[in-house]
Order: sequence, then structure tokens, then C-alpha cells
Amino acid sequence: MRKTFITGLILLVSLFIHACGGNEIPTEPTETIPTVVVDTTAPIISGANEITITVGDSFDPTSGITAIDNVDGNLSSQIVVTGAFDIQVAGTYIITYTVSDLAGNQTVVNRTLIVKLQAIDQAILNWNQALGYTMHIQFNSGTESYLMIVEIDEAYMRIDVLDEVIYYEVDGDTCYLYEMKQLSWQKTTVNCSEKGTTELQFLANFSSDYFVEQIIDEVKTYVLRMEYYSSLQLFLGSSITSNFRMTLSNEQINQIFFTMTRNSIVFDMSITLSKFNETTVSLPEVITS
Ligand SMILES: [Ca+2]
Repeated sequence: MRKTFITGLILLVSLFIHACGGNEIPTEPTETIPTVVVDTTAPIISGANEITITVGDSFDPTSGITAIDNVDGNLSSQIVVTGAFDIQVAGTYIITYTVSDLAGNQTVVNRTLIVKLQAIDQAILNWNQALGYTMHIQFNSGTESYLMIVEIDEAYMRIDVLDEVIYYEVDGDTCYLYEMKQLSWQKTTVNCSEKGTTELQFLANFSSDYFVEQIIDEVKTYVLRMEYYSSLQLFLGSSITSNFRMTLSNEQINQIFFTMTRNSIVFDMSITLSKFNETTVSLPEVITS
């Protein structure tokens, strides 16, 4: 009985020792399981800055636009361009660039495209949109100086010069002439002469088509086309002896030049618009023989 007990004890101990790894313990495999990298970073679109062009300029919306992804690299050729624009029509347009990486991360970038009018068209548009305007014209000749105020609206023209006021109103086919005489208005019904209405229409519907662009003394100048010059000459009784030309500045008509002859006196007219509606005219000193 005792021997049986001891034998059993030895067996248990040896089993215990075996179970506890008294011998070598098998090692785990040393190779690592591949880790899955999840790409959550969308591509970056570059170059889609606001751009301003002039009507008629060529424009490629993909030029200079790139898309780079942290995993997929250069995706520029995958960019999808949407959004309508017309380079022949002035306006502000939105162009949208969209690109996705292989993991499906999408980037959308909006770009503003501004299509500007040609300078002459913008200046004329600003002029015409004024609807009405007032010109303060200071005539200087030698020591003499006087102010002339011209107000032009869609329906009337008022000239205030040398303390006399003339007011010209167009009402359908009838025109009225108002004259301030001895502090009271005198109203006269007049025929709307072609001369008067044409002048109003000319001023209210100024068009860049009237002008041709030239470079004079390294300055971009707009010269009245010959047919309009002839028409203006007829209107003014052939008093202009050189063509009418103008320069632009800050999208406004800046200076107007022409030479006039009245009563055998030659005036070199240089009209500077220091503001849109303020005008100074300097005339040469008149020397009468
Ligand atoms: Ca990515």
C-alpha cells in the first residue's frame, strides 16, 4: 500500500513537472502579421487660385492645376473639371475641381474665374451706367477763367455758363427749351432737332465701336473712327480740326483731346477728368491780332 502511494506520488510529481514546462517550452512563431494601412487622407489640389482674364483671352482651366496624394502620388490627370464659363462674356464664374484617391477620399476645390471687359468697354460701360452726370468745366485762357456746368440726364440737358442757364428737355417728340432770363425761366417749345436728340443719344449710348485703339507717345489711345468723326464734325459745324481721342485710367475715361477752331482762333482742347464728373479744360492764351 505504501509502495503504491509513493509510486503514485512520483507519477503525479513528474506529471506536474512536465506540465509546468520543466522541459523546453515551445516558442511562438517570430514572423509578424501584416498590418493594414488605412488611407484617410484626401489628395491635395494646388494651383486653383482666383484668376482674372480679359474677354477674348485664351484660358485652359487645367493649366497649372495639380493633385498630389499621400499614398497614390500624382493624381493630376484624374482631376474632373466642372462648372460652366464663357470667356467671351464678362462675369464671375465658379470652376470646380474634383479628385479622389484609390481609397475613395475626395477633394473638391472651387475656383473663381473673373472675365473682365476690355478696358475700353469697361470705361464706356461705366460712362453709360452713370445715366446722368455733371461736368464742371473750368475754362482758362490767360488770366480769364469761367466755369461751365453741364448736366445731362436721360431726358434733359442743362448748361449753366456765364450766369445764363439753358435747359433742354426731351419729352417724346416734343422738346422744350428753358432759359433763365433775369431770374425767371422762359420756356419755349421747340422741334426736337435731329441735332439735339442725336447729341443726347450719342452721349447716352456711347459705344466702344466708335473707337479704334492706337498707341500714341507710348500711351494707349482711343481714336474716334472716321465715320463718327465725320458725323461729329457735321454736328459741330466743322469746328473740330483734329480727331477726337481719349485715354483711359482706372476703367474710366480719363482725358479727351481735340483741336477746335472758332472764329479763326485755334484751341487745343485737353479735358482731364480728375473725377468721373469733374472736368478741367485749359485753353491756350488767346492773342487777337
Ligand atoms: Ca490618400
